[in-house]
Amino acid sequence: MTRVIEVRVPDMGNFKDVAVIDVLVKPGDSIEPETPLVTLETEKATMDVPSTVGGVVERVAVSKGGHVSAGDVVVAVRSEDAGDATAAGAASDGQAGGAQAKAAPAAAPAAQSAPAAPQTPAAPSPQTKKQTRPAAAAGTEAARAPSDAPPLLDEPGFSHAHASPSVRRFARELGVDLAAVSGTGFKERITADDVKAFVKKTLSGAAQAPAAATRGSGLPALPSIDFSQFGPTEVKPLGRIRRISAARLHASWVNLPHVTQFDEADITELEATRNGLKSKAAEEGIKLTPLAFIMRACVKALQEFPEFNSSLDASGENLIYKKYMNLGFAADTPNGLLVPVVLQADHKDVYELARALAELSEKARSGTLNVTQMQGGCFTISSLGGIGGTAFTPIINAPEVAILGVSRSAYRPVYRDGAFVPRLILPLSLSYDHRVIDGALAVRFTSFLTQVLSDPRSLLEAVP
Ligand code: CAO
Repeated sequence: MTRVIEVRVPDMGNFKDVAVIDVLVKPGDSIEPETPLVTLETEKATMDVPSTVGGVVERVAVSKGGHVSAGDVVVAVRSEDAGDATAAGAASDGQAGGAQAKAAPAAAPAAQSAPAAPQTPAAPSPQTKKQTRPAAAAGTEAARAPSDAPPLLDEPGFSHAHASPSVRRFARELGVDLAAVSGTGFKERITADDVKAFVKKTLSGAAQAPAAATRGSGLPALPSIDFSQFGPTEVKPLGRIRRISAARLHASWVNLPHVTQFDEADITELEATRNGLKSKAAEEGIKLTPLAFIMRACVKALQEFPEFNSSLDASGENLIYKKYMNLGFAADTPNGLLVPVVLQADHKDVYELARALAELSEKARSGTLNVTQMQGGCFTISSLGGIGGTAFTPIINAPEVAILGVSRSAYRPVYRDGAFVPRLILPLSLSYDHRVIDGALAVRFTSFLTQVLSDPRSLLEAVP
């Protein structure tokens, strides 16, 4: 027997007008009991509302960006498994109301055993992310039924991932954590092929390699706090770029053993030379900033120390030395941090590097960088020198193995030949992956860099 059953928003405590942040089904979709229908977001948590019945979605009564309260209809489902014809009259048009004696679908035993329940199946308990996410402490449950244990999903990351409902459903079916999948679709949207590629990679062992493992690492979960109990708050969703960079920075932070080596370069001569060349370069439309010289110095250092121009392979057992040299630089944009890449930096002189830096920075800030202009980097420079600061510990742009942080240069008294003299000192902070680079090598690298930076002539030589 076929009938139409409405699934409603369950009782969510005191919450009203809860935001619908995703609609996971559409009319015509075949669903089963427990299929997530919509994702709701309160100030406290995000939660999926699962279906209580199986069948075909006939109507979706909510839309993304809308708001719902307990009891609102989420979807109407045409169910073949209605159980009893007595309910057909009331159920066929999906109207709620009246008592239902035997109409609850087989998949909703609670409603079946409660004859006085309303005709619309009992609203499901919302599956809050806190509840569905297997925390580290859920080890006992996992121990009881390891084969049935739900896959480890980063639920907040999953619900924020840029993917269509069908791809979400597909990922859930496969137990794929969308938060860990890179999207290749339009505007980095995750496609079904991306999910398949992720599964293939996982099955081949790559995603489980020690070098790449991020999920299920037993990290203790942070408490979810309702800050509104302490005072007024405002919730603003993170922008897409910030969400993507947050996931990547976190992955690097938890996977790579970071060490930061600090050093100082005397750039008194370099700045004098740059200031002498600046206006002539400006006539050619080139803004000759310190970063172009620093980039040229990094090219020389990377040529001298090829370990810094390498990456660990997915197994974590081999080092891949790159015979090309593309340098990324962190750019602060209104939408968040971007890392454009200067291709073939080793084939560019200081002027060409300056031109590339200006062009890519402008594109990054105007939001017109394309994906290929952010790919293929070997080593990254993060320069905060134009803003200030004396030192910081940059996070490596994995799978690169090192990143150079640059802070603001300042005149300092330096003891030379029996007297203090004012010298312009540039603070450098080199973070490196200690699995690949040892401390001694790191300090050799920064020593080489500081020496090159103190000699502007070598940086101005023509590039072969
Ligand atoms: N010390 C002192 N002054 C410096 C300096 C330094 N280390 N680096 C740059 N400056 C000066 C420049 O000389 C320039 O001054 P003039 O116009 O008088 O020459 C001024 O600061 C501004 O430089 P700029 O920012 O326009 O150019 P840049 O090449 O130095 O940097 C870019 C370009 C894109 C790297 C930079 O604009 C930027 O976005 N930096 C932020 C990077 C960031 O956010 N990193 C953190 C990542 S982790 O969150």
